[in-house]
Amino acid sequence: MLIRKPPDIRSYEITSETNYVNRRQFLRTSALAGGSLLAGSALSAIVPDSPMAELPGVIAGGYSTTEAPNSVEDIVTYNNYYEFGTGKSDPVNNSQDFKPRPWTIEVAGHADITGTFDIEDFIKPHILEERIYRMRCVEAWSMVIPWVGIPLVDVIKRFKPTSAAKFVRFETLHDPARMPGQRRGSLQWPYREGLTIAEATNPLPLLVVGLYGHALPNQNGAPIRLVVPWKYGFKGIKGIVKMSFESRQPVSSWQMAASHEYGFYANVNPNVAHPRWSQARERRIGAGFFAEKQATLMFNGYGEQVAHLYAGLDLRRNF
Ligand SMILES: Nc1nc2c(c(=O)[nH]1)N[C@H]1C(S)=C(S)[C@@H](COP(=O)(O)O)O[C@H]1N2
Ligand SMILES: [Mo]
Repeated sequence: MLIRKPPDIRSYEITSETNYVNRRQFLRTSALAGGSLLAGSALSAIVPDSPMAELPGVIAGGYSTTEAPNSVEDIVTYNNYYEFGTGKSDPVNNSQDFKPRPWTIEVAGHADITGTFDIEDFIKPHILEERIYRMRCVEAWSMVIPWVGIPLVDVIKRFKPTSAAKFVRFETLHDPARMPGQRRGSLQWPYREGLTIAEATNPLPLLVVGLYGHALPNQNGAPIRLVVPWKYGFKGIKGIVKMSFESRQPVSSWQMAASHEYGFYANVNPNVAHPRWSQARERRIGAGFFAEKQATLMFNGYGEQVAHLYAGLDLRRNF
């Protein structure tokens, strides 16, 4: 299912040559996938419910990179989503029967407005934006992804956090019957993540409901996930059911698993190695087997927008 198209909003319009090419590629890949490429109900893997599940009323947002986006195939078949298994192709293979509707999001904690909201009502007040962001996984691979979503800052403003709200905490659905990976202890469930309120109200973080102009595939975190482009990919929590305003720093699932390897901040930083590997370079998925790794950029290239958030903070200790 997707966000219904109100009759008074015009369809997603192609805003640039790149998007036009990408859209054709999307449709081609969808068709191809429907034939043979992916296991199971492959077309719905990419476009849930219908090949026309384009999101309505999407505008071109700011902050997009001019780098070439990855192919749809890369983006929807090479994933991390431990709720559906720990292998890179487990999410696409194991999430096709998952139904991301009905879906509610609970808003809790230090805010004037709290409660449980249907996903449609949660998203409805906002305009959907396309933003083409780099994504850098802590495992030293990267992609460029044309997301569709709503700026987290706008959502936060709507719920009016009080002055006691210093952090925002997120939780993924916990339902082992629907998420087979949760029957194993690869992480402590539910998956949880958090940001400082200053980070969360920076213009960059996006609550994502789609990619390439279409509803978000299950394996990418349907129906709604977070994307924080200057941080390692694991901060981008998928399948969000809860958002709460906290006075104390939340502990993320990856900190719970290995706090000496995965910190709360998890800012992309080529100068601070993971205990088991360097973070200086990254492998761009889809660049080809013989392609050279490319240099990783401080804050994944988003320093102009976010470096001020960390003025005076020792990034070696606060990794
Ligand atoms: N709930 C949940 N969210 C998650 C993960 C996960 O295992 N569970 N993996 C994270 C990691 S490590 C990365 S790199 C990104 C991958 O997003 P993508 O598969 O859409 O590229 O999702 C993040 N969000
Ligand atoms: Mo990751």
